[in-house]
This record gives sequence, C-alpha cells and structure tokens, in this order.
Amino acid sequence: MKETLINLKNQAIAQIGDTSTQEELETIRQEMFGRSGKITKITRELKNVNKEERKEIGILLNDIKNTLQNVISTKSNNLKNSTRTWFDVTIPGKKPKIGHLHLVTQAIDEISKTFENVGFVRARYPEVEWDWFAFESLNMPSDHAARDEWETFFVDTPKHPKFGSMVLTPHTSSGQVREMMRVGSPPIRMINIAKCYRRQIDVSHYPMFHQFEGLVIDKGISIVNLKGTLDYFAKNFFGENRKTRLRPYNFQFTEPSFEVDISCDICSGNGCKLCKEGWLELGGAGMVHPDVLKAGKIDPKVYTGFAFGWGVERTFMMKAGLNIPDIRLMYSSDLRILTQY
Ligand code: FA5
Repeated sequence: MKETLINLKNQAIAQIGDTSTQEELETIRQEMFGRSGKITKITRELKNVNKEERKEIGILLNDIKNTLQNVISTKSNNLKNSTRTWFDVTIPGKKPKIGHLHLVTQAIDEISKTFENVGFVRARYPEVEWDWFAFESLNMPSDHAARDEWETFFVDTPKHPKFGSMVLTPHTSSGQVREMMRVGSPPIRMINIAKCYRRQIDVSHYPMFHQFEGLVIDKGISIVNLKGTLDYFAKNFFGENRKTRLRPYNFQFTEPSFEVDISCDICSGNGCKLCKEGWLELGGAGMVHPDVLKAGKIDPKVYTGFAFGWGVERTFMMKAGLNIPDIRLMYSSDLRILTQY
C-alpha cells in the first residue's frame, strides 16, 4: 500500500510538471481529488486497512495530499504568470523617436568644413585658461579697461607666477598664442572653434556660447587675404549673393582692427527692420598685432597675419530663413523648437 501511494505521488508530480494549460492542470486535479479521484478513493478505503498499518498510511496519505495540492497551486501560479508575459512577436514594434544633432553642433560642423576646404586646420585649446593667454599675451595688461568688455568668469585658484589667474576662456582668441607656440614657425592656418564664457545674458548674449577663430600667419599676408577669406566664407555659408564689408574698430590684439558686416539677405542691402542700412554685424577681425606675434615667438619683421573671431550661434542665426529671434531659444530643451532645425 505504502509503495502504491508513493508511486502515485511521483507519477502525479511528473504529470503536473508536464501540463501547459490550466485545463490540463484541472484534469489532473480531478483525477486525484475529484469525487472518484484516486486520492479520494484511497481515503475512503482507509477504514478497511488493518489497525496496525492504518495510522502510518493515514499520515502518509495526508502528506501526499498536501504535497500534491502545493505542487498544483504553484504550477497554476506559474501558468498564470507565463500567460501574462506572453506577447505576440508578430505585432509591429513601436518606432523609437530618432533625434538629430543639435543645431549648434550642425553649425560647428558646417563652419569647420567650410574652412577645412581651403586649408585651415581645426584646433582646440583649454576652456579653463590662464589669464596670460586670454588677455596679457594679447596686448591687454591686467589694468587695461578693454578687459571689462569680456565680462570674465574668474576661477578661484592660486595664481601662476607667469600666467596669472585662471579664467573660463572669454574668447577663442586665447588660442592664438597657443597655436603660434604649438606650430613654432609659420605658415599657420588655424580654425579654433570652442566654448566661451561671459557674464552676459539677453536676447543676443548667452553666458556660454561658441566662437570660431581664424588665424593665418605667413610671409606677405595682408588685408586683401583677410577680405578674400571673409567673402569666401560668406558666400559658402550664407549664399552666393552675400557680401562682407569691414568697418574700422578697435581690438588690442589686432592693428588695424575691424568689425565685419554681412549684407542683409532680407532687403538685399536696401535696409530693413532686421539690419542696419542693409548690413548685419558678424564679428571682429584684424591684422595680428606685432606684440601678439612676439608673445608667440614669431618675428613681426618677417611675418604678418590676420585673425577673426565670431559667435557660432549669432552667425547661425543670421542664415536666411532660420528666423531664430532669441539666442536663448537655441539652448532651451523645448523639442518643439529643436526639432525645427
Ligand atoms: C572678440 O571676442 C574678439 N576676440 C574677436 C576677434 C578675434 C577680433 C580676432 C579680432 C581678431 P567680441 O567680444 O566682439 O570680440 O565677440 C565676437 C563675437 O562673439 C560677437 O560678435 C558675437 O557674435 C559673439 N559673442 C560675444 N559675446 C557673446 C555672448 N555673450 N553670447 C553669444 N555670442 C557672443
């Protein structure tokens, strides 16, 4: 009897393990515990077992009942859970939204390609920079009033004996002398595109923005080369019909210095709400000051050079048809704006 019961238990456990639906499981439950189920019958017949064995068989039978009920209930839960995680692999998936490069990254790529096409080499210099590279080597000693225009962020670190304080670089011109030191002897054709920082924020100013700085140094470089480069860039970046003009200006590190304007695309130079008499301001430029060449250990009697530095965001905003009215929108995380460009 004992052996029959143990065999019955093992057989039932194996059958329960093989079931794959609740219906199959229910059939086994009925076969065991239904009115004429095997366990029910044995329970009924227990009274016919002789007295000596009855107690022992009774305990075994109870044990088997509990075991089988537990196994059935565990299997039933497993079947329910596996039904829940089942999914139809033939249903078409949801397409994830695909983003694109940020508009400033797109502008940087386009600007660097435009200059690389005519032999400029892309350079990168530290964003956290010594005062000497950002100002002093560019002909702006620490007490010079022109420094105020840069509204610099200073970093709270001990001063370097030669290079002074640390600053968040306020313009890419801080890469000029670094490039001269890196290359050593001209020719130099650098395009330095990097983040700049100033304590400014309004419609056309942002505390973190990008500039691109061109620097060309060689024998016999003149304003004609500067103007030719500016026109090349204007036509390639803004369109065939765009022109540039130079207005006299003052920067400590260039002599002579200019502000560069580009002809307005909306009124074709006739004057409109967006521009000043047909021209839009692009940024600064000029012939590299002899003192700056000297700071970079280049002989100003042998070499001359030009430099220009403009804001990436502002230049991009001037592209025809973009209509970006506020520089701050370019750094908002609003996808309704970002997905338009
Ligand atoms: C300079 O920074 C000079 N280093 C440019 C230069 C380079 C002159 C080489 C001569 C030779 P300026 O401060 O004007 O110049 O800035 C140049 C351009 O950077 C501006 O015309 C503007 O386009 C952009 N810019 C300046 N400040 C901000 C700002 N806070 N947010 C966004 N763009 C800015």
